[in-house]
Amino acid sequence: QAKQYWWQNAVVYQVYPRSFQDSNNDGIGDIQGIISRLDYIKKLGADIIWLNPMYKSPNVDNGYDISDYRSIQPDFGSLDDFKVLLKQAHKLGLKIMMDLVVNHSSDENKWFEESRKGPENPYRDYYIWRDPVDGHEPTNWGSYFSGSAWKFDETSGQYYLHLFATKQPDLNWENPKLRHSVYDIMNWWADMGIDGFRMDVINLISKPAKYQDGKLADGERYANVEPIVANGHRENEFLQEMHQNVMAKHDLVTVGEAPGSSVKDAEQYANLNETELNMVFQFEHVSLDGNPKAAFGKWDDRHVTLNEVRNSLSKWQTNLGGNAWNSLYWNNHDQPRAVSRFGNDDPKYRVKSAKMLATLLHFLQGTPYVYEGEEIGMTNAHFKQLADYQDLETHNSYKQLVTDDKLIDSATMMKYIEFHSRDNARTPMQWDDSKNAGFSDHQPWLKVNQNYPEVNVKQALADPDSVFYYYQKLIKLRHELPVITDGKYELLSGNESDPDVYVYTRKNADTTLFVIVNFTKKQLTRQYELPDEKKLLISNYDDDLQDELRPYEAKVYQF
Ligand code: TEU
Ligand code: CA
Repeated sequence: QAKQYWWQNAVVYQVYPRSFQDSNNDGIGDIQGIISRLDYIKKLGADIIWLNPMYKSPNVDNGYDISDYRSIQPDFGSLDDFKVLLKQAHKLGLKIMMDLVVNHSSDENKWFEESRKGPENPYRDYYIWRDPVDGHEPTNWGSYFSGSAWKFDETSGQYYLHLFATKQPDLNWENPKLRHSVYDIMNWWADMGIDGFRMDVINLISKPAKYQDGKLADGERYANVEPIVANGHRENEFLQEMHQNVMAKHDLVTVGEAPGSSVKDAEQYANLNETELNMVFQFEHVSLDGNPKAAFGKWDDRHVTLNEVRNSLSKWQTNLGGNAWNSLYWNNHDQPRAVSRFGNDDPKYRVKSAKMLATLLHFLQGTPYVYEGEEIGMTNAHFKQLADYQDLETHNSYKQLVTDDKLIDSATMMKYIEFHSRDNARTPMQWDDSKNAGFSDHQPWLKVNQNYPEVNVKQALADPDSVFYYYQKLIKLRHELPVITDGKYELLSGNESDPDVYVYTRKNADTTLFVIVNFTKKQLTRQYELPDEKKLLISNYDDDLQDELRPYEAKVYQF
């Protein structure tokens, strides 16, 4: 029997500070706002809070562009406020996980301001600089946020690499001084008492030994950079060095964001011998509904089929089981709302399908992540105007695909944005039915979802049948039943291609869980052989019709 770690039966609640709770009515969520809502998170039953970046930042990418790694963004409060948050959270038994963004910094970071002064500067090598090739960019690599991944700098006549926005220059992990500067920052926060790190695109830090052009798909001007830079040849070495310099000295939980990582990559990153990270966010199940035209990337409005989702989840459950640890998520601040994307946000089905998705995910093996608002079944924003969106990825993509390259018409792109924009996840938390959903008295930085009078925390807490109490029960079950943490996952045989129903079991030496979900709004009939002596552990309907499955019905038997 493998060693058990405390984070293996923990549940993480993700707070997007900008959108959670505004305490001083400037339209922006803040630390005091989070402090005032800690009781709510405790009531849900979560163990760890992951906070999106709260460091000082010019804010071109909502804090993922850090100008000072040792200070707090004034919009959010002060370092003293943060220390109070840490103390209050710990008092309630809640742990705090910080976002660590060290693939890149802001161009307004002191390191970069020094670095761009010229090749002689001691910080030059903190970033990635290259000479022009034939008067243009060193390679054809594209940025995640559209356009080239290289930006020309007049001062030295060289280009710097930015996999994300031009104001997010990539840090040079080949430089040991940079690496140790990062470990110093991590130790500084760990010494203050934080409990973990979520590491932004941490599998992109080891760049290739040789910088070469990528293949271009039809109509593309820049190559998709992910296959070129993800999971590089020194990645494991860097993570092990980080582990020795930071994690080995503190009791920290770590999760690495790892787009483009395979099961094999993740098996090593998240290996249970704890030499690198505790777990990773893999992207397979949230990339299935991307556009078949490579140049469009994620922009589409197709709903995935159950077959696609199940194949992916099953693969990760089976392959990581025993050797490495999964993280489980439908949602985060970059993804559309799960109930709109994988379920059904029609008021008729919203609550049922939100509970179905929760059931499916929370009985899998791994550590579940609940993104703010998911626990009350918040939906996509359904904004129709480009001007209602704030996210730079949305605006850059519109400009490239519609305005500049004319690959797509505006109306179609607006449908794709309505389905896939990151702002769907970022609308303010819906606390009650008062003005601005109780988030702020001031006009919020991003519009509130107009369904807030029906979908809000106040309503959910008053309704024993709400999505909130269902999540509360799921979290409690995870804490109480070891089989949810240690049980072996098995896809019910003969169920691999059922287009509508997902059935799996979890088994340990003394308990079996039998999980059945109807992924559709159809009324279905399915028969299973189950022992007479069994208990219905949880269900999103009041009664059990045995062989009948109603729209989005989910149930779990224990025997
Ligand atoms: O996201 C990394 C990432 O892979 C993005 O391409 C993400 O998939 C994209 O937003 C989806 O459209 C991380 C952060 O989570 C994101 O908020 C940041 O913008 C990004 O890194 C840069 O720091
Ligand atoms: Ca505020």
